[in-house]
Amino acid sequence: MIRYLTAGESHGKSLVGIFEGMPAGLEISEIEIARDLTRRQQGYGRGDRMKIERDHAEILVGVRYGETLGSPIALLIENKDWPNWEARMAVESLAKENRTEPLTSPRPGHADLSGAIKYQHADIRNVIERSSARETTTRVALAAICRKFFYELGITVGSHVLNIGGVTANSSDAMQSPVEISRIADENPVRCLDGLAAKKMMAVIDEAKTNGDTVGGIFEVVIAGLPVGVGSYAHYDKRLDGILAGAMMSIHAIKSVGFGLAEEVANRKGSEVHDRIFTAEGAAIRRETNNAGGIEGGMSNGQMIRIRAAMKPLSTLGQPLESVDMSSKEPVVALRERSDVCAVPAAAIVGEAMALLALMNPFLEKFGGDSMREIKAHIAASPGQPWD
Ligand code: EPS
Repeated sequence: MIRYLTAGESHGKSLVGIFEGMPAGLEISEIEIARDLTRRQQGYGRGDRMKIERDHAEILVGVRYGETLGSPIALLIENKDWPNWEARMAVESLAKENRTEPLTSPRPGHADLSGAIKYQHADIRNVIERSSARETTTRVALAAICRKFFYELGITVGSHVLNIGGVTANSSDAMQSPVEISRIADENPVRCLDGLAAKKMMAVIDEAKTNGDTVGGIFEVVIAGLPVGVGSYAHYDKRLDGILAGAMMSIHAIKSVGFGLAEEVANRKGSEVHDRIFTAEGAAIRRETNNAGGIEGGMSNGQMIRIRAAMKPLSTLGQPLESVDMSSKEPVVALRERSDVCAVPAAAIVGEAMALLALMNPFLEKFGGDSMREIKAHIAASPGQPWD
């Protein structure tokens, strides 16, 4: 079983991650982690912060001669923006007159107001530094190690963007390789497979920027190669869709998650939803559709897992909404910070990361072991069909 923790404020000195439970004998390098960190930094609609950062995770411990030891792995990612924030984010105590003015105008939709009340912070800065999506950098770095783990076992994860600001991609289920899906998506500024829709998405982002507004969207994460029976119907907390959905919902600004047809299942009859099962003499059982999104009864069914997640428009607006000053109780407009106009392409990479992290425990529960060698042996030894 794995556990992981992240620490770090958006404009603090650095971000830190600890991952416990990765089996021994997995080859991993900082370069492999860097690849995903770079992917997360891209995307049309990102703000100026991404021009400052060059996210790189240093592996501090847990790896020797390029292989995991089975001991906890610790990663360190420097915030390049830190020197610009040293005084504002000082760790040591500062005299009141040397501190920056507290932020007191909460942004509707953000963690600002509830966070300030919950932790008794008179300065919203204390809330927004940790609630920032900058934290996902660490998750993506830790998940890059899981990506390598699954890749070694023939399981791959990819993603692409389906919608930005109401512009929907014409997507096809034909492409069956997550690696190929991600390769094509990564070449596009909004990570959309439909070039025409991508142009319209960029226009919608430009328009929002001009108007001091933001846009959200929908991305899809795809997982291939997962054997049948990861997760279980036998208990509520073992259901794979529940585990993956919770992981997706933990990403900043995600408001809904679905599998396969997702909400569309509500509009169709059973005969139009369920994936018929076929076989031919001597051939494997197969399906010709994947409306279930690869999960039936809380278990992987051997088809590609398709998870879609909807992201709300970011709540830092160039033209801020009405709010109330927390100290004076006077009506004000919400605070304005440098931010992104659209982060859906980046969120798709974070979606891949959360899927990878969330898959670890259900997978290890079925095929687990302390070393890559043992896990591979467990997979090789799994029985065939019960009727064989
Ligand atoms: C974020 C605001 C922006 C984003 C940031 C998330 O940062 P800044 O306030 O420094 O301009 O760029 O995302 C990242 C830094 C990142 O690495 O993804 C927010 O308020 O959540």
